[in-house]
Amino acid sequence: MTALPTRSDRSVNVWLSAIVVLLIAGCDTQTSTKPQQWVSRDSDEMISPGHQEMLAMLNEIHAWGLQSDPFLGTQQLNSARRRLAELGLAKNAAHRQRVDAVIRVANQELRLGLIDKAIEHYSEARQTLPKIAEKLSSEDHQRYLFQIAIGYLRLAESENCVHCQTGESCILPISGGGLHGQKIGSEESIKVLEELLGLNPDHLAAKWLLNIASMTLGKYPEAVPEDYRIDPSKFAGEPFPKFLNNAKKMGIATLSLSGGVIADDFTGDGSIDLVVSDWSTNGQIRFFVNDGNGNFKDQTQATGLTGIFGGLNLVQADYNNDGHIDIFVLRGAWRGSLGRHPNSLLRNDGNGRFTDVTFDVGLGDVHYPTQTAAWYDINNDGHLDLYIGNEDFPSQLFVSDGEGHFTDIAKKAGVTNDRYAKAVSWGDFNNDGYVDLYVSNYGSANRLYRNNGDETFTDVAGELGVQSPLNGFAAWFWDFDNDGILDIFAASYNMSIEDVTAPFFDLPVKGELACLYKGSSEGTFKNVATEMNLTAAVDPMGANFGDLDNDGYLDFYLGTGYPAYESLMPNVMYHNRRGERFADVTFSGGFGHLQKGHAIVFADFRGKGENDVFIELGGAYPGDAFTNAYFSNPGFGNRAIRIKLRGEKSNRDGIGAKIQVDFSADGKDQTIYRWVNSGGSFGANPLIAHVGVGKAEMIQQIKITWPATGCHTVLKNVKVDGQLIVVNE
Ligand SMILES: [Ca+2]
Ligand SMILES: [Ca+2]
Ligand SMILES: [Ca+2]
Ligand SMILES: [Ca+2]
Repeated sequence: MTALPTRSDRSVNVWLSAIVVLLIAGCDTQTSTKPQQWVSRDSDEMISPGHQEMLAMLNEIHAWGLQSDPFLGTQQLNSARRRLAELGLAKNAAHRQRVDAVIRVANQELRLGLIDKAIEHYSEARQTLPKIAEKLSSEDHQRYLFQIAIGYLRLAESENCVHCQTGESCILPISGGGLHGQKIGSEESIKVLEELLGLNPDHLAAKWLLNIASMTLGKYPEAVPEDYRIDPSKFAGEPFPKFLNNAKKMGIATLSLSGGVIADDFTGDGSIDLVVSDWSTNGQIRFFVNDGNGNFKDQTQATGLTGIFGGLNLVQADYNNDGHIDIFVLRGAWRGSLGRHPNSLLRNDGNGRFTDVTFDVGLGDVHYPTQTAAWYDINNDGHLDLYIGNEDFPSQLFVSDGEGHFTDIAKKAGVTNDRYAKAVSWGDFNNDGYVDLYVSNYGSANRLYRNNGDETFTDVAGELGVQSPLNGFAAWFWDFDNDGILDIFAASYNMSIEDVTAPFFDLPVKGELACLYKGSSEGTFKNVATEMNLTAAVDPMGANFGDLDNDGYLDFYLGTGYPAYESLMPNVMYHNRRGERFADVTFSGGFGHLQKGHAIVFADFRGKGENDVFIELGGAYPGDAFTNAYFSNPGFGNRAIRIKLRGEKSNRDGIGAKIQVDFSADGKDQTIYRWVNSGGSFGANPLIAHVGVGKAEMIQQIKITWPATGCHTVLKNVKVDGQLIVVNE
């Protein structure tokens, strides 16, 4: 594979010329050198050299990726095709070798979305298999049949769900508008799965997919042989009102691979806009402006974001405290040393435009593969700092100098982690006024870095017993039980389709489960996942939390899956039953989407005091694009207040502020706590505290603790009607 150019090899000249310009400009003299120039973006706007440099680098990465990207490139297909061609020439090549080579080609074609070619090859293999069945081991025979069945199933998804989807497509249990009109894919898949189950009646994944494929034809449960049938009661779940997927109606049903999402008010008109990324090396970041009623308009081109490609995850912050929320894009995830792609800081210029300032502010000197970062003010100087969790490379802690420039102090601070970071989250767990950092690592122990208050940190995860799960992915600080003390949710990502589906067949789950660490006022933690009913096998990547029903308790949604096409597992929603347990409302609430779930947001897009849920769907491979889903809140008859902070000594949006809301509802005095931040680790909620207060019409007191100073602002007797209130420091 070709090595990707790094910033250090390719941009020395750019930097040298920039230095020359600065020196000369300082002396107010003309220069005869030829530095990078601002160029015209359109008739009335110029593009900065830093923005141009990013566009050039992203183009270069795409050119490299076309062939060499391990998830997106053609290299593996080309070598599989060469192998097949060589066998074609060898007259004595055995059928068996040929079947193997044909299936390898088909798998690669499926990965790249060349579905017709893949189906031709799978059907060739299917016809040849009976001739060689006796010579094959049962394992190989099963593996081939499984891959052929997956090919047909993907054909079914492609013809019915990807290209002519309805809001019900792919939502388990599949019914109504989710039924397939083009039946060939599912029909053929069912035949092959039944043949496979004839060889191995215990093949869990085949049994699961047989039930799903039958559902798509409206033939579940009757037509599924009893030995393989899932009891329909497994798809009931606990009662919950149904949310409908209205993405198409909202104007945001765009087709993309896996990616990130931010919901926040980028235009400053009070309604929540959407920014969505696609991790393809030519996946265009998209900017949707909300008209205030949840109708979105794609304004990507007008914002100057054209050519800003890629990014598995996004996170927002007003890094320069100018009142305009900026965007940070994370790139290179899962690609190891091939993923040393630059991240992007996209400055919101406040005039409807964004400028890539990564290289100008010191965030682009070295590149490491990453998909997780979080902004907080680690030293209480009122300027947001940024921690980036990298994958098997040193993680970075960029401290702001308050003048728009960042310096990586991770080494001195003791937070390089040097593990495969998949989630980072800030929270002051010991309530000493300095924010602490949880880092979830895939394949090794998680970290809890306690902030020592002097820009150094100490990992206390072992001492406090919060190192698990060892296959970490999504993780965050939150207060799930409203006792005013931060807790930690830490998911595990080690399940196969067999593990996830085992409970549907009343089989035990083998993999490692998520942890829910309840915090105490002494700064210790206890894992209460089992008591809280978090015992299901789930494979979450994207994940976020928010209050679905305005009862004041935070619910959460997990976007699940892994790159392989067989990973058709429902995304999972948990409803928080007043901090006493979590109820799985995946199926009753209409959230069991089968496509691979990445970034998630909970946001009040319609300004009605109710959270809707948006999930970025689509897989890692070019053949696995899917349209994103928008689940509209049906309404629960409860009230909420939304609180937007305006920091003065603290950072502008009050990231890190603690908000305490006291009210009476249902004849009881209640207190709800929120910390201002973007929520979970994959998907960024608005930097607005959304506080559900049940039936309460009046809040007795709102108490805000500002992050930089620890000072309080107190509001008394606030009427509740779903409104947004702005509180100045
Ligand atoms: Ca800004
Ligand atoms: Ca700071
Ligand atoms: Ca602390
Ligand atoms: Ca708590």
